[in-house]
Amino acid sequence: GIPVIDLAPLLANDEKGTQIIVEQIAKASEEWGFFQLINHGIPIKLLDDVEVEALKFFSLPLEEKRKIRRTLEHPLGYFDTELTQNVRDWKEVFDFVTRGKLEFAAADGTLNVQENKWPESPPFLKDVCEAWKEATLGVAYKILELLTLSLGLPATYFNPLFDKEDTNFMRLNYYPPCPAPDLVLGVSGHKDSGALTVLVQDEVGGLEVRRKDGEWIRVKPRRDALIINVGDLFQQVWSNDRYKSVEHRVVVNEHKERSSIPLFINPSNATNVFPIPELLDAQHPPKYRQ
Ligand code: AKG
Repeated sequence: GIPVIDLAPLLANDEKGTQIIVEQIAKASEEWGFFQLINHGIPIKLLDDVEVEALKFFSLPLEEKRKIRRTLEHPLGYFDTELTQNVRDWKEVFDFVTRGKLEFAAADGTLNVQENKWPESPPFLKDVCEAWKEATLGVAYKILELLTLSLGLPATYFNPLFDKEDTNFMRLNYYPPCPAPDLVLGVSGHKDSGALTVLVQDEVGGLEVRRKDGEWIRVKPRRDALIINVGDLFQQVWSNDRYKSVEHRVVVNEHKERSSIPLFINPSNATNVFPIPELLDAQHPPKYRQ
């Protein structure tokens, strides 16, 4: 299965142990594009709280949830399979941006600024999501630094791209039990486009990662683990294909509902993406436009 990396030495400020973690992250990113982190320091209670509130939200009547429905002009909040335009994934989703507001170019080229949409009920959804967000963002940025170090760059090399105008967002995924689990997927095979993703899944399981030989490997649920995968932007372009952005999908369950919570780490919209010059030489010519 995908590698499990113990973060305890990092939390204990053990320099030698942290160096070993950096090497483990590099190896896992080259071979798998996915790894799990244990001893990450986030209390499981926080996760329990988010899952309980999320389930309360998704159990509301559809018309209640659709009060904070996502639209083209305001692409935050709730959406269900009927609103997924290209594929018919068997899931419902609630999205919010970690900065509290989203800025993007509207169809007419003007700047569209939208704030998160929180439901009135359940009342604590916002608080628990914000707490989970703070905790996972801390780990995400730490991992970003270790990944950067593992490429031989200074740890904070990419930080300016995230400092002021990151476009991070967090998602609550809800997969209802599915009467025809062989006919649909919870999420079709895809790669994440951003820098990196931090994900937790509940004990039901269903996340599958595509190995180099094409085989789909199930990621066994671990309550104490954060799943990390590095997206197209970091793995392929910045690292010039040294790290792999790996396809993954979610299969659904006939009997059990399932939830998962990804945090997508994305730089500011203004970022120009190109292979990092420090990583290029005669043996490693750029594979993407500079
Ligand atoms: C996504 O939301 O993009 C996922 O890949 C979800 C993964 C999962 O539910 O385990």
